[in-house]
Parts: sequence; structure tokens; C-alpha cells
Amino acid sequence: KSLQQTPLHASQFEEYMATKAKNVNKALGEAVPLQHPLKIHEAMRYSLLAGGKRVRPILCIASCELVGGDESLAMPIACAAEMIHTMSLIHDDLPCMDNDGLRRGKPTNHKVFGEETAVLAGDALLSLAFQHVAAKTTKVSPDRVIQAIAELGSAVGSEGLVGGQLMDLCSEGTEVSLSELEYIHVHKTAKLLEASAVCGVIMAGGNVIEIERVRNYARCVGLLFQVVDDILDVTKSSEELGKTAGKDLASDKATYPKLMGIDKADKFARILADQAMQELAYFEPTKAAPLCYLADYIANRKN
Ligand code: GRG
Repeated sequence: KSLQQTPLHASQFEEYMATKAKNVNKALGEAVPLQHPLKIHEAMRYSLLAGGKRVRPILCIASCELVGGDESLAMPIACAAEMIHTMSLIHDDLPCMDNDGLRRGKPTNHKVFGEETAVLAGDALLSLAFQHVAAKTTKVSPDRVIQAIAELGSAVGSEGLVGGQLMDLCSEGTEVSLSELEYIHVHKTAKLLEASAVCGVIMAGGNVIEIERVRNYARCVGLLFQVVDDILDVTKSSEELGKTAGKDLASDKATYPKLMGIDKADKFARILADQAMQELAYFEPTKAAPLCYLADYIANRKN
């Protein structure tokens, strides 16, 4: 399956992404009203509404629509995925983790609100994510909602984001093998993307085969996301430096280009994109078109 066969023009896909992002932003704004105590809700809203690409919620909604579900069925859990993603970024930027001062072009949460509030804003967003799914999902059977909550939970905890982050922290300053790098990327990045997509299918009432196809698709896309990130790190910094050996090849951080070379990393990215497309071949082409484009968008993104 290739993009040439998809019954959707590139401009229509851009419009699809923009419309979905707008709907998600509106739902996120409503999910966290500016209420007492103001400081915590300001801190939550500051990072949640800071203008990310909304890849996870869009993936969730597109997967729901893939199997015939309406956007509204998936919106609460799509928002939950973005709340979890945002909390992981807030905590990742803290001085005890990556100690970053800038995120999405703005000062990080703890720089603006202080470390204590940033920790609490992350905690509140994580808690709200699950509360929001349980309280706001309508027209979906309770067993499906519970299945989706379990899926999302496993993507966040020690089998997901937390496990990946811990391995990442522990590997600092050590020689990282390819399989360790894959573990970190799968857990820090792919698991939440996978859960977002799978939850969309669950909410739409998809069957086990549909769930597995979408799971495989999203797993490939998740790893692809990170391989492309690693490649961009190298190519961006070599452009900046005006030479072939980029920042990342020289730095301590393990990346795909560093471990396998830029050509093999490029090839690996192409294999992952092809695999993702193959999983989609099972579905009706019109319905699969947005996910097809989403994989292509992630493979070819420039930032
Ligand atoms: C879950 C309790 C708990 C703690 C979190 C800090 C941590 C544990 C995990 C770190 C997870 C992390 C920072 C993963 C990297 C994820 C990633 C690929 C971020 C970039 O995502 P984009 O490009 O960002 O979608 P935007 O800004 O567009 O949303």
C-alpha cells in the first residue's frame, strides 16, 4: 500500500490534521477550566495548551474512525493521551531529570511556576487523564471503557513511559546496545502512541483482529517517530555546523545513526514505514487514508 493509492489528497490530509487538532484543543481547554486554586490550573493549562502537534490524540481519533466510530466516542481518551504526554514532558524537563529550560519554544513549566508546582501539575494531569476517561466517555460499554483504561495505564507505568525513562536515566554515560536503545524508544515513545491508537479502536467497538492490526501499525509508527527524531538530530545539527558529523554523532547520547550509521538508520525508517502501511492494507482504503498519511507525515517530518 502506498500513498499513490490513497484516496485522499495531501491538502485534504493537512486539513484533516488541522481540524482534528482544533477539536482536540477545544476539548482540552474545556477539560481543564481555570478554577480555584488558580495556580495549579494555570500550570496545567500552560503546558497542556502550549501547542504540541497533537499526534497522539489525532492517532486515537483516526483509529476510532478507521473502524467506523465517531470522533466523539474517542475524544475523552484522546484528550487523556495528550494529558499523559504533557505530564511526561513536564516531569522530563525537571532539574532532577533532563533539566531543560525550553519546551515547544516556551520556558518550561518549572521555570514559570516553580519546581513544586510543576511536579504537582504533572501529577494532576496524570490523575485527570483517567478521571476524564471514566467520567466523560459516553455511548461506549463499560467493559470497553475499562479495557481502554487498562491499555492506557500500562503505557504509562513501569511497563511503559516510566520503565523507558528509568532505563534511559540508568544508561547515561554507559555504552548502549541497539536492543537497549530500542527498549528505551519503545517504552518512552512507542507505547503511548500504540495505546492511543488501540484505545481509539476499542472505543469504536473494533474486534480483536482490528485491534492487533492497529497495534502493529502504531508500534511501527512509534519506533519510526524516534528513528526519524534521531536522524533529524544529526542532519539538523550538521546543517547548522556545515559539516557531515553532526552534534549527535559526537555527543554521549545513543541514537540510531550513531549505533548503525545514517544510511542504515534511513533504511530502517523506510522498513518501519512500509510495515506500518502493510498493516493498514487490511482496512478499507478510504477509512485508512488518514492513518496512511500520518505514517508518511511522521516518516518525512522536518521537526
Ligand atoms: C508517567 C509518572 C510518569 C512519569 C513520566 C518523565 C517520564 C516519566 C517519561 C519521559 C517520557 C518522554 C519525555 C518521552 C519522549 C516523548 C517524545 C517523543 C516527545 C516528543 O513528542 P512530540 O514530538 O511533541 O509529539 P509535541 O511537542 O509535538 O507534543
